[in-house]
Amino acid sequence: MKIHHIHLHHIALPYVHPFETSFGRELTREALLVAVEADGLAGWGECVAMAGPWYSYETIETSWHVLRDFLAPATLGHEVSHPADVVARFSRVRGHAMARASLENAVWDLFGRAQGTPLVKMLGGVRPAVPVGVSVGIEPTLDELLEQVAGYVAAGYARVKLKIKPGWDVQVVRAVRERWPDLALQVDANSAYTLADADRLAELDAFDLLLIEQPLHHDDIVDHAVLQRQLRTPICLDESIHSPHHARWALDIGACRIINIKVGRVGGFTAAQQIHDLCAARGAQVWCGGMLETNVGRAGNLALAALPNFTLPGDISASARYFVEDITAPDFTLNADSTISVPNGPGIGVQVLPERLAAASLRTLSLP
Ligand code: OSB
Ligand code: MG
Repeated sequence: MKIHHIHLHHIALPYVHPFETSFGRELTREALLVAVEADGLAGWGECVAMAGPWYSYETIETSWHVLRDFLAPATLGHEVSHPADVVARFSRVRGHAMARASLENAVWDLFGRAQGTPLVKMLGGVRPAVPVGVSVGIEPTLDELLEQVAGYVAAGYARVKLKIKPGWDVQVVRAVRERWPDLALQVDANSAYTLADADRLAELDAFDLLLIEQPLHHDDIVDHAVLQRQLRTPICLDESIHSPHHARWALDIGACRIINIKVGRVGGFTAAQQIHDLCAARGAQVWCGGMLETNVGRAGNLALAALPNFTLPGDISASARYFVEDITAPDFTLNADSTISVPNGPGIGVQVLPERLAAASLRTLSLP
């Protein structure tokens, strides 16, 4: 198959509720979608970079540049017989995992549509529906946080993740745990602590958390290994794991017991599968993280989370949790057992609606 056109779409979608982490508060998700065309078909991928370099050094602008000037030229007009072929074509590009993932993932969708095969089947997924939770941002007050959590629990989410930072941690977790003693609960610090905070973080051991996500520096592996020895709660790495190599290094030195796999952060479905397989062989659990994606990225996350070693609920919530209006049909809804059904149409199994895309558009680029 030869890809003859690649289209970049920079869009903006307002959130239903502001999302605040240790790195800031946002009202709108700017997003970058990639469409690849061959043989009269289009495949879609989402670049999960954000407008600013807060979670990762990658931004929509750096991804636009790397896609336009390096990744698209490495792909256009070349014979591709399997989506993993583009991984080899991108091997000269260092870093920029989110940009690479978006184009590789669009090629997976294209192949799925061409073959009439759902992505979940191509990736080796085994579940028709995947257990999910919801990631709850920092709120201006504890009462507002409890109100948010109450709404999600009432909506049927059986697992909640709380964003924490110094000054918004032990007392918040205690309040949620007291009100919902049986809720599956975990926290995510997005790198807001240092080893000097080890005693504070160890206080969280009292609340029966599933895991503590990325407490220390965003590129650190070494200090996390020191911290893990002082905590009963498993550490889960997110930001630090950029590739299968990082996953192996982290497991080798005991920096974490669990890995959050985000397909964008690790550079695409091929790398995500490799990390999944490595962790399965090493007895480490994995789960599927989220980047407040549109339904395009979410559909891919659902397919990935159906692989056998995704043993913890994903940060993959119903479409209604994210945006006033998404850009695909259908939307994703929460089942009564806190799962979301994995799409079973060809490729990612959702259709981008041109009029919704146009309404959300900030700019587009067609290559060549
Ligand atoms: O650290 O997991 C994170 C969103 C943006 C950037 C980083 C993170 C998150 C989330 C949201 O926690 C999870 C979701 O998409 O529902
Ligand atoms: Mg995280």
